[in-house]
Amino acid sequence: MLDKIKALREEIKQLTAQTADEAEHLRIKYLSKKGIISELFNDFKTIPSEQKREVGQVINVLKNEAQEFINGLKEQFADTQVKGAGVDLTLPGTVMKLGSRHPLSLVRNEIVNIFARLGFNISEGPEIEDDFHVFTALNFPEEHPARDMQDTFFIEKDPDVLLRTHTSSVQVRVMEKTQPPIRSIFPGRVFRNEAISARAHCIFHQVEGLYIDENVSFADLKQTLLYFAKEMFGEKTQIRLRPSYFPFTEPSAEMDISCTLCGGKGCNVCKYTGWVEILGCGMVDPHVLEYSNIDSEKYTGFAFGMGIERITMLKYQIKDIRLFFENDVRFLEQFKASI
Ligand code: 2U9
Repeated sequence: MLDKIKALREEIKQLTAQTADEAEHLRIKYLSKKGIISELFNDFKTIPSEQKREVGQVINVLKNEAQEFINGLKEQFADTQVKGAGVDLTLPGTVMKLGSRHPLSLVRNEIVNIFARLGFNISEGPEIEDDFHVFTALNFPEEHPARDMQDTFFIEKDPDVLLRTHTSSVQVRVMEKTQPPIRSIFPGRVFRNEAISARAHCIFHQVEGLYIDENVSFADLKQTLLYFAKEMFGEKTQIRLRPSYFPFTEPSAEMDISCTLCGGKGCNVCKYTGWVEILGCGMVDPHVLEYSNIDSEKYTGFAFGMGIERITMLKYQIKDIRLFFENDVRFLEQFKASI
């Protein structure tokens, strides 16, 4: 048995491995439970008891030597693998650069959340629309300039197909399908055939709102918009309503807020008036209710609409609308918010 162990010691000293896998195979061959050295311990049980002490010691020495030798073979590969890949595992990891939300998304979410607190739900609809939902159902007369190709993008082959110029078409679709009470907010992208400048773009975003029920009054409209203005621009914000005209509301108004920059004292943002226009609104014209089969004797409603770009420009004092569409990261990464 001692001769066998001696031969095995010599054999192990000669072992070589070219890869980490080969070294692992050697470990299994000699040191695993069913390996050659473990088998020696089985033979050990059969030798005479007076030899047990000496043979036991020699087998243990062999086992330790084999473990050390084969571990050495393995470590050699672990070392070259890391060195070969040029990896310094002590260096800190590469930090992933997080993106930021687009300012228009931030403001859209903020607007939607304010109205959600008043019980408004969100509705969305198609950007490619037909004449009825964009114009006719909203009481636009046949000769209204918005129906002109100068103002609206039409599909050449079919003048009944166009890009929506406001999200009011979604309100029409909701009214067609739902009887009041309706209390919804309508965010979305709209298209107008306008020359691009610092103040106007042919693509922009709107949020419109609609509330139809029995006994909805102009006072409800005013209070809702006052709440919105204070939540959006701060508790001290004041509002004023000026008479206006839209085909789909009667009476109609435009709403100003006290200037967010000077607080109403006068500055170049409010052109020294103390007030800045932020939205249009009014009581839904009874004809518009009837177009969508809502009983205008029983129900009344208010509606409002605002441009998200305009609100965002005011809130963050952005001077040029084109910045929203250029995707310049130096602009975009300034808007880090958690919503
Ligand atoms: C229905 C009935 C009424 C939505 C309204 C405005 C006034 C308005 C403009 C603000 C700036 C559009 O983005 S903007 O150019 N909007 O002034 N919008 S009332 O009225 C509706 C909508 C749908 C069925």
